[in-house]
Amino acid sequence: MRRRFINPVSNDFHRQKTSSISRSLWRVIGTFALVVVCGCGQSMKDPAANRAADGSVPTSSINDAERRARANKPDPPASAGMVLIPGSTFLMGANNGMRYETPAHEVKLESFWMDAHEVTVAEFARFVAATGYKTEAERFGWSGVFDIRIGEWAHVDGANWRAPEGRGSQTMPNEPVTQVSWNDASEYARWAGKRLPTEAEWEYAARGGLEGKEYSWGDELRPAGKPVANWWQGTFPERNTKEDGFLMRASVKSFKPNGYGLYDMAGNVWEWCADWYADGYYSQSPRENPTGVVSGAERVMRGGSFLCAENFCTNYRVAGRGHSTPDTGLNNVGFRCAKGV
Ligand SMILES: [Ca+2]
Ligand SMILES: [Ca+2]
Repeated sequence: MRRRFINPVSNDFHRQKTSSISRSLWRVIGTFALVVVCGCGQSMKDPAANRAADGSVPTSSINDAERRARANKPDPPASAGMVLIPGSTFLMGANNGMRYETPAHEVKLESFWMDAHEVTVAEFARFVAATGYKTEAERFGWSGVFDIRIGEWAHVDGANWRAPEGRGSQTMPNEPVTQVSWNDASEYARWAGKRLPTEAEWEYAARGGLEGKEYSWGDELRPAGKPVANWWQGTFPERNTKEDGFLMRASVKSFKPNGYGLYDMAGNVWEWCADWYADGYYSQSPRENPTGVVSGAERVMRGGSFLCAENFCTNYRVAGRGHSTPDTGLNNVGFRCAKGV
């Protein structure tokens, strides 16, 4: 089997922003097949008190009663390491970004659980120890690595989740696991009794309760003058100033969580989503609980990574989208899991 090598940081946005760098990257990677995301204070009332003269209960009263009943329902059982994201309606996408982020459109979601942080190396190791699972990178014998020293993507023998940059490289237990393909991530999720989030769930969760903001924390890239996520400060790929303290992967929870208590929804590593990817999906997606196109060649990934820079890839933006073939593993791509309520 010939594995396709997909560079998720070489999408249209990057080409538009940095055509010369992208052309260089494309030349270098030429041996790979590139295709390159109140009622507050009201006392409880007897519904009968609201009956009309004919004995019927006004619709508004029924709705009030239903709302009160729901409010009194106990929360579903807590799920370790996960956050309950309350179902609601939100505006997905952006009209001021890339064409494939448009149109901004209303999406309604059921409640769901979301992992508070990216799946770590230690968590993935427990899965492997329990199942003997071999990732696709291990079976192929190689994987894609961005070589920071030379600023280029490379085919690296021996690169896998234990050694994300190739033989002899290391990763820490609390770092997000990388070099896992969509297929690998799905197998982990199944073992854990979870699933990958849909793209809509991922974006809604990433917004953290904010509406129409550029980032998962607001509209300023550097609130109070400082980076609040792990992305690339400086000029990609020549110079990384490490203003955020990290050249490559950071241990999960190195930065403050968003409004829902979710960490690293922006940057650190890209995160696989369940959906097949399609550029124009937002113009045809259903309003309720969208799950992506029915088939495709690539799966969605979201959130950007430590390689995303202002001059090259701004996919740490909450509406940013990435995509790669389901067997692709890279040293800046990981995942987190979701679960129904
Ligand atoms: Ca960084
Ligand atoms: Ca992330």
